[in-house]
Amino acid sequence: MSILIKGGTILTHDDTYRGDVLLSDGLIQAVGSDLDVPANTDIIDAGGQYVMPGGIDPHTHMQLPFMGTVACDDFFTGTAAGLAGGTTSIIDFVIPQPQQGLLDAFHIWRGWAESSAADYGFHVAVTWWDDSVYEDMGTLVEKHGVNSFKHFMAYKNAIMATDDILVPSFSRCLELGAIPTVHAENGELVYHLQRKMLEMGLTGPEAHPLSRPPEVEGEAANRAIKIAQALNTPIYLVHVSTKDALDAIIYARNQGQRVYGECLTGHLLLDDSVYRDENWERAAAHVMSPPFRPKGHQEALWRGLQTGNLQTTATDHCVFCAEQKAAGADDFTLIPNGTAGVEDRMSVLWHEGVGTGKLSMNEFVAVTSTNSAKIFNMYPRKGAVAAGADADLVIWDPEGTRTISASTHHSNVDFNIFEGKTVKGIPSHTISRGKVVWKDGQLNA
Ligand code: URQ
Ligand code: ZN
Ligand code: ZN
Repeated sequence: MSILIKGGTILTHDDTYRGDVLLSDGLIQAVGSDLDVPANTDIIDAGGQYVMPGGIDPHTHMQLPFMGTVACDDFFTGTAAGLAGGTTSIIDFVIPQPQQGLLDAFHIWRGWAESSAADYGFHVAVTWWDDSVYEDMGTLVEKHGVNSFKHFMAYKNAIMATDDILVPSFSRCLELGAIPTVHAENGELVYHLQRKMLEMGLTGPEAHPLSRPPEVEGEAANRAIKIAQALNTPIYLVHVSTKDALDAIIYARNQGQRVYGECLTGHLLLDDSVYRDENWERAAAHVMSPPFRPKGHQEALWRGLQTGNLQTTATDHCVFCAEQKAAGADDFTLIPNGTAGVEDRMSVLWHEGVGTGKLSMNEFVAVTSTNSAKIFNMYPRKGAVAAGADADLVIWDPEGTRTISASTHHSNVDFNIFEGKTVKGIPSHTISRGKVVWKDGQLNA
């Protein structure tokens, strides 16, 4: 069965033009005008709307076992929520426990992802090091299509990668042609400052940002960038949240170093006042790392996107319901870290970015889809509106509006950091591998 998307304006990372798109067999067959359309082709009228590559969220954690619990969106509910918001691919994370074989962990996560409603890839975390890790990284790249390896510089006594792991792992990435990525917070500083807060009797969520001030990210970002420079590897920094880290990225890029940065929709809009909410549950619901930052950092991140010093947007969708967050009722360090966003990212970014003139429509496509596809080696199969690409598309209604709420979102989580926000610019249709999975508010994942 074929589909013709007719009368729309095709919007890619570098072009905007009127055209039709013919889909069949899960692929884009043709793009242009006066296409040769087979009989029995379904027609979707895209008049007045944009036809864009499906969104790619390069940073999610569906059903992540973390801090003594498991994130409450599994691979089906999390990817279905993404489809409702125009995101047709995610890159999630395999996170082996220290001493757990990377391949063993990979197969466990692959099993969980069988229920996924959309396409997915994996970054694989390197949380320990010995010769078997070296070997497994090779097998994962050569046999399983893994293109990137993650390093958490935070989370001491859990999954923290110290320099004696970063150095051999980055080197191995270079040998394999894979890109190393980092969660850049100095885990020793976090651990020390968390203890200091608790000793001062600060046990509530308001202590969370105080235990991870901007310099904690700035130091780790700079250290990771310098290690990459010394080893001549590219590097990708996930969830860049501060001017401190962005300045390190800008300096390195200006020296010609291959450094890439990602920012989260939440960090672009929210600040650390959310942690001083007198309602404990609401404050705790915002606990994620790195934390939402003091006013001023948000503007720096927008500039980062506008100048091309940050290349991608993501959500770090890692959701825990109120009773899970309550584990930290007496000790903020025990609040499971993570917030939602996979369904809201594209509309919030269109509303706040394109709607305000901060981003052009083409830049919007670049930072929500195409740049991730390029950096993580999926382009032009993903992130493109071109014959031969996967038929992952969003038909975007720039006049449509939606009010974001936990009462109506498709995630299992009972909180939404954008609660009550009305956004203009929403997907009327989401098409995943040639199947209409979202149409006028109805999810058919
Ligand atoms: O650090 C991460 O990216 C994972 C563990 C999700 N949690 C979070 O707070 N970002
Ligand atoms: Zn992280
Ligand atoms: Zn994450």
